[in-house]
Amino acid sequence: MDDKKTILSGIQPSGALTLGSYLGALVNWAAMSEIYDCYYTIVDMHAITSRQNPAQLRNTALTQLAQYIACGIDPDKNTLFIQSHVPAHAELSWVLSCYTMFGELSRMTQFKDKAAKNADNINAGLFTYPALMAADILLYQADLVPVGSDQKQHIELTRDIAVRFNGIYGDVFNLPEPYIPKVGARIMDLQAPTNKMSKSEIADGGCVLLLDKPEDIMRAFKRAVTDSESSIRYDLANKPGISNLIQIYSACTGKSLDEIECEFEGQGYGVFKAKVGEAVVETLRPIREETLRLLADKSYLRSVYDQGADKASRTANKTLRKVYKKIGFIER
Ligand code: ATP
Ligand code: LTN
Repeated sequence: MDDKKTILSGIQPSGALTLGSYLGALVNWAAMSEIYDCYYTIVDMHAITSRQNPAQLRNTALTQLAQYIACGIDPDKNTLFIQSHVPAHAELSWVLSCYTMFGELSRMTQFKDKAAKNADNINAGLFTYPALMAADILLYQADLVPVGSDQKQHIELTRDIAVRFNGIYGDVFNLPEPYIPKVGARIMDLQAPTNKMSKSEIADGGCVLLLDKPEDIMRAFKRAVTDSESSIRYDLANKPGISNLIQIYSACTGKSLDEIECEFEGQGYGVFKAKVGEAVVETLRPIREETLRLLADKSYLRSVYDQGADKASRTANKTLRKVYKKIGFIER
């Protein structure tokens, strides 16, 4: 329908999806397809800002597509596509990079974090990454972008770029808003609860993957770092480990933080950690099973991403043509 609002979001195939990617982003995506016109992409062009093994990148991207579907995102009601299959992303990204300032890119927290962690590969793509992300969003004239709170800064920059461009050429781009969940916006690493749970940093065992087996999930929660008190109380500043577990339990059960504090009043950390583990196991079980089933049907997955690329290209090319015309490129 033309009057439906548009949603776009994406996840990098830089590693296996985590509980963080699920609770921060994916969980919201499926619910939105009834009300919005939704585009969900696998941003492989973003993933190569850090070095990837080619065979693994292909495999991760395809698994991610199966996981999108397994999380309830129906390919008949949503447009699911792989970013590199729609060349308009690369094309608009170049244009937008000419309307994005060096100073703005230098202030991006994600760039600073990733540059500090990958001192031997601070490439130009890592730096201009936000211009590509702005292209992802603006090509579809998205109204809302469902993401975890770490992406808010990138969406604000996308708006700034769009406002700057519109200021020169008239109303070309719609201004997008971030859509950040109340619970689950920032799931922390179970071993280092002051760091975001991140799929490219799974070495310390503090990361729960969507495809982890139930026994591995239970082990990860039983080993979760807490504190030396014994009260199950939400206090982000002083009790980051317990607060993170409360958030996760809340996101998986729908219970409020207050309800959870009451439920576990007077109980020990051991009991609580096992309960959180069980809630996560039950949340992820159907997703894991459906993902494995879909991965066995490669021709179906191919038909999904082929159709997705066709549909996404039609919308994206419309915006790209308009942009080219506005900036003075000769029409083909
Ligand atoms: P990478 O480690 O490769 O940077 P990542 O694990 O941080 O990846 P992204 O691909 O950058 O994940 O993010 C995918 C989506 O999931 C984004 O919307 C992001 O905000 C959200 N997300 C990722 N990690 C978390 C988290 N720990 N808590 C909440 N949301 C998250
Ligand atoms: N930058 C995001 C991934 C991403 C994205 C997007 C998210 C790339 N393009 C468009 C939403 C909309 C990240 O690192 N998580």
